[in-house]
Amino acid sequence: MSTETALDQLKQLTETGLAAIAEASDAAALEALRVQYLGRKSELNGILRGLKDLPPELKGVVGKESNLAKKALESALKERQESLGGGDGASETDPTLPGVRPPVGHEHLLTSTSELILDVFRGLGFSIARGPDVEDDYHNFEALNIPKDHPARDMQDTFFAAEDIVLRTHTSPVQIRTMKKTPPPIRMVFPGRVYRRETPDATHSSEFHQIELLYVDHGVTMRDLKGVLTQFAQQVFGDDVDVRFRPSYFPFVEPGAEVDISCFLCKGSGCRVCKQSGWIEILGSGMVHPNVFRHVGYDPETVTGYAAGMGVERIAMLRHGIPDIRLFFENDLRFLFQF
Ligand code: 2NM
Repeated sequence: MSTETALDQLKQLTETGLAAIAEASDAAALEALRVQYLGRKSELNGILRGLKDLPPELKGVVGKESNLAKKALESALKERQESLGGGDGASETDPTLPGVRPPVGHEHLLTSTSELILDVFRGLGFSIARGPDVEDDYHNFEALNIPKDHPARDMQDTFFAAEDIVLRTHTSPVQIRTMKKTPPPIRMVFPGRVYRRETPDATHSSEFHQIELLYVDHGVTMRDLKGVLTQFAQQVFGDDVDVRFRPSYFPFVEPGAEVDISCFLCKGSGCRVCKQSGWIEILGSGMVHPNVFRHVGYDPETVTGYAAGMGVERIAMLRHGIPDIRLFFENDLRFLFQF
């Protein structure tokens, strides 16, 4: 084969190839042209394969022209493919197929329950404060009038990070920090995660969420406590629930009271949820102990206050009939998406 013939042939096939590619009407036609002009059995490939038999002085010029022809055909194919809307023919979009719904998460039940509770107290004039999960012995126990030999101090109930450093067992240390830096009046709520070293079961978890409240001023009485907590119980569990205050003991208050609501399931006649008593415990409360005020530098002769604390999981479980606290921490979407 002469140089002239080979170069003519290259020019010819490039021209017809480029024209055919420009007119290809779909991806399948383009693929056929790719095979025809660039495939293993194509004319161009034949020329490239024959290069080694050409005399050395012709090899250079024919080789160079062949490569230019190949590049021109390749880029024309690519361009035409793009102008036809991409795709390789096999996986083109079918606009009649239904769309794919992207997975979207939503607020966790504990978040919405906390917000519901906080909204009630916002409406009653309380503001919000948060504090550290890791506390020292003084803020978590000592300043709260929990003596060294008190059972709540037991290694059993507390996670220790170091000798005097603990994961807080309640949010009350935030109240100590707040009172130490702010004079009365104080009307605040303290939400947050707390930790207890307990064996998990249906009603116990080694981490859970608390909301505590604190109201300190001149002349705050037990009657104020009863009014606010009754409002709270009826806004969260319904206007028709009865509320009772039952004497109880917490080291940081005196007197202390647990708050029960009448069973919203059996209306007091006795069922599984209220354990046949007709009443359901929802929170603990009391008048702040004078020793707590002394620790934060308040004069217990001139100020009084009430405090209360509740578990957010417990409130959510009661409101939604959830039987096991561990469900909140397993992150099983079949549970989470019900709320
Ligand atoms: C409760 C029950 C009763 C409480 C008391 C205080 C403080 F700091 F003022 F002394 N904080 N939280 C308290 C009182 C918490 O939770 C069941």
